Amino acid sequence: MRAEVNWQPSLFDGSQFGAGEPRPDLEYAGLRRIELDADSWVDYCPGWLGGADALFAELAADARWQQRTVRMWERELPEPRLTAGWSVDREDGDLPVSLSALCTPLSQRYGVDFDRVWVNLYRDGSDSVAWHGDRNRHVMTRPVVATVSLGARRRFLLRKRGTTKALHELHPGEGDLVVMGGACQSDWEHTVPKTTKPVAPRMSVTIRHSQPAPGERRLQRT
Ligand SMILES: O=C(O)CCC(=O)C(=O)O
Repeated sequence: MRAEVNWQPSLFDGSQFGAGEPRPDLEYAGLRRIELDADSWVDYCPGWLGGADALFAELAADARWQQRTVRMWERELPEPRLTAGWSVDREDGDLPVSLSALCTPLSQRYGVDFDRVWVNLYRDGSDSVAWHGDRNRHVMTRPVVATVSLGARRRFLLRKRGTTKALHELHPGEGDLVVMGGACQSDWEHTVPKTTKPVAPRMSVTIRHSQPAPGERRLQRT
């Protein structure tokens, strides 16, 4: 399906992050690590991807967007965002060069083979993702999940699993990189909540690995 988005690249162009080809910052300048606890961490690198607008425009036009459903209160409901995905071992088509250009430097830095990319499109403030930990925690002990945010900033919250209070808040957008690691997917949860404020569209390019890191265990799927 086509993604109908009301998006104005000029909002972000003119800044250091705007126009041109996607350019990951191989120096990871400005990266800071948030130690969530002894086992879990989040790396936040503002403006990691130069040319984020160009990638937004490319994906908005070319990705095979899907309207997935979520099961809620015994009903299948439309997920409040659009998604498009690629992985090396499925019939999803080739990973676009612009996305593999993100996977390669991230794989080198984080020591895992990033081979799956899902892009989420939050069209406006009513699009969101509920509190969750990624399902890959069921097959790996310590999956690393990288997310590159394109377009508008949205709140990204983290809380300890089993609790209700958000303990950390980021506002990723405009090429920022967020990487979750350690036990973050099993011991913590994250969300992009809805907002009633007018917000422009945001995309999150989520980058995952299907094989455990060297020295990590593969778990039985539950
Ligand atoms: O959009 C984001 O930054 C988070 C996306 C996410 O958590 C997910 O798709 O599992």
